[in-house]
Formats: sequence, C-alpha cells, structure tokens
Amino acid sequence: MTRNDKRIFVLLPAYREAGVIGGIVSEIRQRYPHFSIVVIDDCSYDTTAQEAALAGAHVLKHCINLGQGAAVKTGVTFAIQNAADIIVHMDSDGQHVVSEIDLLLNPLLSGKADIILGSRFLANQSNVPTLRRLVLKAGILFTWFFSGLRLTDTHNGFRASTREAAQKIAINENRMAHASEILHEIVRHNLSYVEVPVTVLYTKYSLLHGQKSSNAFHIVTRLLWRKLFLE
Ligand SMILES: Nc1nc2c(ncn2[C@@H]2O[C@H](COP(=O)(O)OP(=O)(O)OP(=O)(O)O)[C@@H](O)[C@H]2O)c(=O)[nH]1
Ligand SMILES: [Mg+2]
Repeated sequence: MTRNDKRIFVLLPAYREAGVIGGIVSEIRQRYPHFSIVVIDDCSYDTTAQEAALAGAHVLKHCINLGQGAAVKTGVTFAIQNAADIIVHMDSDGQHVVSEIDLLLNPLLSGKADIILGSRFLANQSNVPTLRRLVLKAGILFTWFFSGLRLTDTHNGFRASTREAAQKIAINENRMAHASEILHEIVRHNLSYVEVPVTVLYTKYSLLHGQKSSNAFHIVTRLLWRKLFLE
C-alpha cells in the first residue's frame, strides 16, 4: 500500500503562530500536495487563522482558548469524520521539520505499528537546552513509572497513527498533559508503537514563545489527579 492510496491528514494545533504557520502550511502543500492540512486555531488573537487559510489549510477555530490537547482532539474528530486513513500530529511553531513527516509515515505504511512516535533523543541534531533536556528526561522516567512505557521522548508532538488507533485513543486532557494521556491510551488499548528519530529545533522564537519548563509541574499534577481520582 502506498501513500497515494491513503487519505493522510496533518493536524497543526496552533496558538498565536502568525508569521510562522503560513510557511509551514505552504511547505507541507508543496512537499505533499495530496495531504489534507488542518490547522486548529485555539482562539489566537493574532492572524494565525487567516495566514493558515491563505496558505491553503482547512482551519478549525475554537472560540475560547482550550489548549493543545483540546485542539488535537478537535482535529482528530474532524479527520475521522472526513475518512482519514492516517493522522499526523505536528507542532505549528516551526520546531518540527516538514520533510521528516516521511520518517513517521514510512513505518506506518509498512505496517510496523499502529502509532509512530517522534523522538528527539534518538538523534543528535536537536539542540535541546539543558533545563528542557532535564525536564524531558524526568518525563521519560515518570512515564516509565506510571504507564510502564520505556520511551526515549514522552512529550513530542510529532507523531502519526492509523485511523483505527486514533479512534481508540481518548484525549480528555485539554492542555499539555494530553501527550502523556496518549501514551497511557497506547498501553490501555495494547496498541503497537515505534519510536523514530526526529529533529526538534530550538530557535529564539520557540524559546520565547513556547511553554515554560515549569509547566511540567502542571502536567504532573494533572496526571496524578487522574491516576488517583479518575481511573
Ligand atoms: N491549539 C492550541 N495550541 C497550542 C496552545 N499552546 C500551544 N499550542 C501549540 O502547540 C504546539 C507546541 O506548543 P509549545 O508551547 O511550543 O510547546 P512545546 O513545543 O512542547 O514546548 P517547547 O519545547 O517549549 O517549544 C505549538 O504548535 C503551539 O502553537 C494552545 O493553547 N492551544
Ligand atoms: Mg514548541
């Protein structure tokens, strides 16, 4: 089965990514003309939605800011409703490399696993700042301890799954904890997974704009809460 036989959706959850999102959408369109590109604008107060639409993406809009997890959920629902075979999740801040979508798609298309997870620590080209590296490594241990998954990168928004896997994975965490929730769902549904090396670029823009390392505390609190009271 080749990628031309498949309906492939790329989801880009975005919050205040004007100036960046248009270039990402254009590059995806250029490299992968038959993919459906969906930008989920989470009530940005800049021109994210307009830029994304102008570049040729389908734009879904939240009328209040709910968070990246909620945006991914909206995008997945849309993709499934529109008969997607494969769903790719990607950040909208330029930290992921468009051409590396192939690294996720190839193992998925050859049936290696239900979900392919990008890992910035399986390759050497990511310039991860020291504090972020420490926080991410702590996340790896946390995931191993709580879900039994031994991964090399647990909070990377670059992943791809089959439609069937996406239908099983419930996302109820509206904000950044959804990345851990997805891993938890992989275990719960006994889905097969493979990690592949991908690049995550840390630029001046991403460092000023992205989440703070201290957000890890919020993620851990959310996950403990779920573990103790919701499961
Ligand atoms: N829809 C939506 N997307 C968001 C929100 N916050 C961040 N994002 C998007 O989620 C992606 C990742 O967000 P970042 O804040 O950069 O998080 P990160 O890449 O995990 O963290 P860094 O390593 O600091 O860059 C980007 O595409 C953002 O535009 C939000 O509230 N809603
Ligand atoms: Mg980022």
